[in-house]
Amino acid sequence: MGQAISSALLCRRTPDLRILIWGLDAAGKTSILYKLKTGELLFTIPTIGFNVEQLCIEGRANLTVWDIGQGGREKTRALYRHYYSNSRGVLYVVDGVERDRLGESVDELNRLCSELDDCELGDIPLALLCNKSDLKPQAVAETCNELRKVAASIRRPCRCFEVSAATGAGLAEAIDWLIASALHELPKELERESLPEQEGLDKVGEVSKAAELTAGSGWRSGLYSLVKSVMLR
Ligand SMILES: Nc1nc2c(ncn2[C@@H]2O[C@H](COP(=O)(O)OP(=O)(O)OP(=O)(O)O)[C@@H](O)[C@H]2O)c(=O)[nH]1
Ligand SMILES: [Mg+2]
Repeated sequence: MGQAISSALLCRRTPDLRILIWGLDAAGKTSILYKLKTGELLFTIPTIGFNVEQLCIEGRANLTVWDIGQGGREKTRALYRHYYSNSRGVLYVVDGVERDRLGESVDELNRLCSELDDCELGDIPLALLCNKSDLKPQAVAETCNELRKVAASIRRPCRCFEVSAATGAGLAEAIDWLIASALHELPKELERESLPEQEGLDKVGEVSKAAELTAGSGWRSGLYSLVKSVMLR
């Protein structure tokens, strides 16, 4: 009881941030939301409408997280702009295993980014979560490498993370980065993916080009990951 009260008080003293969870259907948005909320992988059904939860990240921030379901999205797309307003960050969830939907997911990401720009949210950070790493870690790592090229071409703070809603792997790191970035606490070099190979990748959506680059530069990606992991320590 005492602990609950003191943790509630700790949260009241931290900044309030409104966070949006976005991505294709079945990517794992709701699973991630409730893993963060309860620590469990809950049984989910496709979300019609939205879920909203308060998450207290002790000592860091009080998050209001909106998980927008894919169901009926096209019909009510115009309304979603109301959910964007006042958002301070986005968790964009990609099914890292279902590689044949990657292009579709990048198209949706592209669309979201331009809608955020239209709503004057051009500078809010975006964490790209390659989910389901517990199922096929290798496939998720490859998806994440391809998305790093896309992330590097997005004109806002953006980074990729390999995560699993089932085990929780990678989620704390992603949330930490999102909060720090939303609160402008990060040095420039940690704000976004920036790869030497990014030149020529001017807009989001050039996934096939990115995939070619990735295939031809395995050692560079490996070196980059190593440097990044040292920087993030
Ligand atoms: N193994 C595994 N399964 C996952 C993971 N994340 C989600 N799933 C499963 O993927 C399916 C879809 O997950 P949801 O969280 O409902 O997906 P969603 O993105 O909210 O989907 P919509 O509400 O339709 O937009 C469910 O069967 C989840 O149990 C994960 O990290 N690992
Ligand atoms: Mg859902």
